[in-house]
Amino acid sequence: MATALAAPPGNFDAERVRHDFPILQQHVNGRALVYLDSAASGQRPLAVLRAVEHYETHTHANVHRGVHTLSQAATDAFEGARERARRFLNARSTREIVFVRGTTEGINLVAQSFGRARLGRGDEILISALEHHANIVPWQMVREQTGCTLKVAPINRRGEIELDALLGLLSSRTRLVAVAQVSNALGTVVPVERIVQAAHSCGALVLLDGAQAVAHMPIDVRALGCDFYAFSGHKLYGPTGIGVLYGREELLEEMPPWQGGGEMIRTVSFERTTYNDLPWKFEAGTPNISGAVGLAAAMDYLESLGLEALAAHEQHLLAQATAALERLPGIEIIGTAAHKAAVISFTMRGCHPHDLGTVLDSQGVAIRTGHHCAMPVMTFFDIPATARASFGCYNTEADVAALVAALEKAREVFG
Ligand code: 7TS
Repeated sequence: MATALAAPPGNFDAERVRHDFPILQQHVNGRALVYLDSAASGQRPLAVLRAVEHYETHTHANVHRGVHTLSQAATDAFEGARERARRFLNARSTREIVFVRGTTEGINLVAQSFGRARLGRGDEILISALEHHANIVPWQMVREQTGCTLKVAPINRRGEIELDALLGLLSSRTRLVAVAQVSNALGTVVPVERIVQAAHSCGALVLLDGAQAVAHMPIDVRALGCDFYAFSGHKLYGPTGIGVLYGREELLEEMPPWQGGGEMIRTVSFERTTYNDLPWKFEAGTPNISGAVGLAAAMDYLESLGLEALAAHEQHLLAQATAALERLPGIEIIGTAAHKAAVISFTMRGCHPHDLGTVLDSQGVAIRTGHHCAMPVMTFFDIPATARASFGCYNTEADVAALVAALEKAREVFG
């Protein structure tokens, strides 16, 4: 992030980028759409829509099963997407790239395969108070199943993980540390390299929830040193229902499958079944083939924008929005970490975030309101919900101005 921050934002032409996204050309409630909800789901550029349409129109068949031409073409497209994802993450091998439905399924895979098989009483899993429910509930389920202990590193009033407290919770009993690289509710960028280093020195593995990171910074799983990395395609301008779980090959090799069925087997008899090689051992059933094709196109698109210039642009919008919201009476920004990605969570005095969201929607401004699937974060700040604006590659200074104008309008409505 530090290098991205230093890059001049002038390199990035968001106005041009907007034209790649047909959905942004429409009006909502009679106003030009201002889409500030990319942390929930990014929109898709034409390149992704066309790649999916081309696959569905010309190439579709089931994969890994037929000698016929289409089946081989579909298999090539699907496995080509896996190689694209390997490159995106800088993983060593495509055996380390498991296609899943999204971040949630990736984390559940690790919880049910690694966690359930390997953990027991006395073993500890360490997460943080910043996590999305997808990185809390699967570990609570493993706790129920195995009797292991779940520990939670606290956060401070800025919305940063208390690093010293987290390091203090690590011990030889810690088997896995699972943290988000970027918080969805507050935008906090977590110093995951430091956490990986400390966890490994205790002999613990590390899973990173990359859902909010992948669209905003280059990801290199080998440089990060993490053992598992999960993300969703729809957060990086790709389709829904597709995502990736990266796992180090030695670990995946030793882990049992978590779902049984076709694709994941080598031989089946009623007495004994043997399992397929990596990564297919973890991909039971017909996969989301067109989703993988769309995801590969999204990775091409995102990298073509230049991730460093994009990050600088988003940081510029975040700084501008933060300064503007700080000037608005009655607005409190929730989450003021020193390092943030393009997310700004806030409350307005005298107005429930849902009502605020409705007034903004009537102005054509789409933000997310609620607990953002991070209820413990809301509990920590003693609030039921926040309003959250999040920025992506197609957002402009005009979008920030529209947000501020809509908030001023809301102020008038709610007095
Ligand atoms: N982890 C983080 C940090 C997330 O932000 C999300 C989704 C998930 C996991 C789950 O991803 P999924 O694709 O499997 O659903 N976050 C949000 C959000 O902030 N608003 O809507 C979804």
